[in-house]
Amino acid sequence: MKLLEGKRALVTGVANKWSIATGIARQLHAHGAQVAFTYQGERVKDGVSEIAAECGGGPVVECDVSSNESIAACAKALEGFGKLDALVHSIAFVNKEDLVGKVFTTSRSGFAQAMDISSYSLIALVNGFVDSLNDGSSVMALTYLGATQIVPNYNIAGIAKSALESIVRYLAFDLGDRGIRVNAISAGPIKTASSRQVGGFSRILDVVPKVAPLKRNVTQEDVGDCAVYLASDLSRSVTADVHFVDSGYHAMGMYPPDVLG
Ligand code: 0WD
Repeated sequence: MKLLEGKRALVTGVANKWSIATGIARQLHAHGAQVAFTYQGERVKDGVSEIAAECGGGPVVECDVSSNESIAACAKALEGFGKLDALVHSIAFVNKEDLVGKVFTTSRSGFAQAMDISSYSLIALVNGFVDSLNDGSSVMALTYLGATQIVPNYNIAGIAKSALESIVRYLAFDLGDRGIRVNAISAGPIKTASSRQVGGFSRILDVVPKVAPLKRNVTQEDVGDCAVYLASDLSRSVTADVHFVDSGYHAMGMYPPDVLG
């Protein structure tokens, strides 16, 4: 039996085939879910439509999470798709110049935009889709270790993830009376358009296989399979959690001697 047979999911944050959201959509579809997609801007529309076609041909609707009007229009456009059993938030934005150097040089406007798109957008998305969510459904957001630990150059992105993880907990409380679960997946580093903006990202990718208990980097599919679990009834009692899919890297307090060579 497929875990997500008869379930409907909305996946945000597909920009291209490397996006983590693409891996999530593929795995949700492989486990039987019907998947709808949002995209941000005409630039990525065709690419997202191709991925949607591979994943069962569900609807593809524009949604810019920095605009309440865009979110409302998206929710309206998706009414015909039916009520959702899973809502995936896989979105972040930080100005490139704020992903290198000192946090104290971050501009006020750069901070506000990063928080708006990377953190507040989960609140806005849930508000826009709250009537479209089935009772017992699952909301999930993508986060990173930099939310709680210092990761050089992740800077303001980490601060925004910290807020995002807190938002996950408060939304879990808000929606718990409807049995709706809200969780975060903390993914290990994966090469994508967004992650490549982080200063020294390739070095981060090099370190994980040397240090993490599982001695390897994670893939989009690894994250996608965790999303399947969170979207399924198997995780029916799991909410307000941050679940790591990072080969165990987050648990290391210190590198073994000489591990980095
Ligand atoms: O190592 C990594 N790649 C990790 C990523 C490790 C741990 C967590 N994450 C998180 C990211 O912070 C993000 O929350 O995973 C999520 C997805 O990121 P990604 O898959 O690494 O990156 P990408 O493929 O660039 O998708 C992020 C997308 C945007 O892509 P582009 O490249 O076009 O900026 O976020 C979307 C957009 O599709 N996005 C928006 N969507 C709607 N409205 C907006 C917006 N205003 N801004 C960005």
